[in-house]
Amino acid sequence: MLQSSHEECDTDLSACCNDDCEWDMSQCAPECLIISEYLEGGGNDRAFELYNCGASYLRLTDLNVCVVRDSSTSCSSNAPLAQEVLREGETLTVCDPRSVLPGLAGACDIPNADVASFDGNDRLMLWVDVDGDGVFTDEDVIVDALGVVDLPPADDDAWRLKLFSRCDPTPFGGEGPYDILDYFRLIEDFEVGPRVVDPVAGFGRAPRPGCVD
Ligand SMILES: [Ca+2]
Ligand SMILES: [Ca+2]
Ligand SMILES: [Ca+2]
Repeated sequence: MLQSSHEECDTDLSACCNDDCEWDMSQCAPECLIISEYLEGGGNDRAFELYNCGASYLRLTDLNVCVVRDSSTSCSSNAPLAQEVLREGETLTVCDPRSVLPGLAGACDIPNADVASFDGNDRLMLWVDVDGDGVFTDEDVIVDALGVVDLPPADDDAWRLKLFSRCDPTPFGGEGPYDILDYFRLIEDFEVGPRVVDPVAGFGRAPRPGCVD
């Protein structure tokens, strides 16, 4: 879960770390930061999880997360994560605060009904605002994406009413062919389920081998 206190980093500092041992987003994208869980459970039961899979403490200055809806080609709703920090191996969760799914609100770091509002064909994008203008443009850097940013999936229900957990931490840059199952394991299909007892159980927990949590 989210930590708010800075502790000394014990990893070797790279060119992207500043004097405070923090990753400097203005210099380059984080070494490993991914969308690690996706939940669309119907109604307002929507959430996703970010995971610092790198070896460095991250201060998320200039980092944003947004949803790209339907035929849009860029952010429809955006949330800067400027006030957030994320230690290595930890997660940051965003959810729709109107959710009635038991346990979801309690596991939510960032309630945001605008960004956590998506359905089977909307894309999620983590990006660094390199030029600092608050808007995603060609100058900026996509850190990871769920789906092709400027193109909805051929199947409008590609990730509708489903819970996915990340298996492959390789970032997806938001361009080119995309099959969500190349990156995520399907944990629950709410149209078919229940397959798992508690779909929120892994929310806020780092992915484990086998792609559970
Ligand atoms: Ca949609
Ligand atoms: Ca920008
Ligand atoms: Ca998780």
